[in-house]
Amino acid sequence: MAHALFAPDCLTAAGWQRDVLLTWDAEGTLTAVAPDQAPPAGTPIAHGPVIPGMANLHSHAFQRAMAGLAEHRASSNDTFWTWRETMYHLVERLTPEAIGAIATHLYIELLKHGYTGVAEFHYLHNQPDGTAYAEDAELALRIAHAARSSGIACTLLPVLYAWGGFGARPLQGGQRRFGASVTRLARIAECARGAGVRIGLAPHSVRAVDAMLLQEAVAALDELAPRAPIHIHASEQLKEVEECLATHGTTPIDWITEIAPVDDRWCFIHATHITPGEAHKLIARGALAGLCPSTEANLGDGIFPFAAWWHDGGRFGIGGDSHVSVSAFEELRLLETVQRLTHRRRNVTTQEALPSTASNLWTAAAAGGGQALGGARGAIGVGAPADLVVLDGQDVDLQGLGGMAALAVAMFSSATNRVRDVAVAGRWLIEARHHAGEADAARSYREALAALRG
Ligand code: NGQ
Ligand code: ZN
Repeated sequence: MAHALFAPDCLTAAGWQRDVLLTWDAEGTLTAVAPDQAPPAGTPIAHGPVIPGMANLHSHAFQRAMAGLAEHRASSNDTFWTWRETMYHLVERLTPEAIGAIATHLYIELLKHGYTGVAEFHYLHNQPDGTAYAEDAELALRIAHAARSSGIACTLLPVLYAWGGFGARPLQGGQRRFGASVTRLARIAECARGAGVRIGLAPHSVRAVDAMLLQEAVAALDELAPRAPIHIHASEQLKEVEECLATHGTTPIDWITEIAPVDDRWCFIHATHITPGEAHKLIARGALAGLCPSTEANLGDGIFPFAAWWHDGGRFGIGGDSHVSVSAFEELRLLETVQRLTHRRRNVTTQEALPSTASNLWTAAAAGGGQALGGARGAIGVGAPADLVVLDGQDVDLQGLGGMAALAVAMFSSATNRVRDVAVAGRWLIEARHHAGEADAARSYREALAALRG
């Protein structure tokens, strides 16, 4: 029986349920999620608790090649902006082959660590000198192919990056690879869609676009894919907030909501320095906060006011961003523990009726991630793709635990990966911790790194 799984412990759209029979159709869409069943003969039985696949809603895949390599004093005041120089240095040396190899290896790693989807915030469009490739969508297609060969569900967000900073500063150095007209971005999006990924749009940040271009790009997306997701970096660094105030007389998220019809297709990446008024607006409109805890910590961004956001019913998901972490469990642990350090209390992501921190974090981030990727993903329920993560019931730390406690151990007792099997739309891509393409992917990634680091 290829299209079914019996899950003794399953985190469904209705919460934790026992003895759940999951069935899906040939497209991988769940057709039944039935609790309290007897295991039918011949149906495979899950090797541990089953939880919904997580979306990694913010990825710059190429940055995986420098994860851990900017931890070296570069100036008397190392900041986000000095890290960005190191990142641009990598940007200037990446070949199309390297971009594909890094992404393929990364996506397999993500699958192994509980992610079943990824939104690739893709801003490498040009050759290092700023001229286009013969194939307009050369680099976007490398990403699409990486997604296809790993099997991860990918939403490609071609990035609009028009200016090098506030006040229409020209693109400089590494940034020359980022520039593309709205018409070309539409062509890139169409090409990527033809190669089998979903599409959306990503105006890079309030630093890199102006009001007219932003509106033009949203209109172009609407022609191509109505209601497709729109992601934008906003308010990650105080310098950006200050420059936005100086240029536009308002803070970044307020500026965006003034010029664009922000609703639940919008995802605000980081939103670290969001004001209470901005938060109120985004929550009312159903927009997402795209939080990237490990990268935000690594870059010294600041702390997103997550306790208040959660309390007020704000929607959110998680992203690996620069991929200093590839684990969904680690991102969520960091999200919660930073709030504990800030507020000096425990179990922040709970309510009286929802006492399990880990289950709340996983459920909400999976749902938000599904919204961010623009499909009906993010929960185990009829009509959703069978994106399934099976924890390793044989892991010694999970001995004797039910699903809820097992998920908490997987999330809060760090370091080891507790994911055993992973399916995307009903296709088992990770089985007993392995992916069929992992050896080839590692070989190509090693070659790419050897060339980059040689
Ligand atoms: C990015 N990353 O686009 O990769 C950015 C750095 C920028 C983060 N913001 C570049 N974490 O924002 O200008
Ligand atoms: Zn980013």
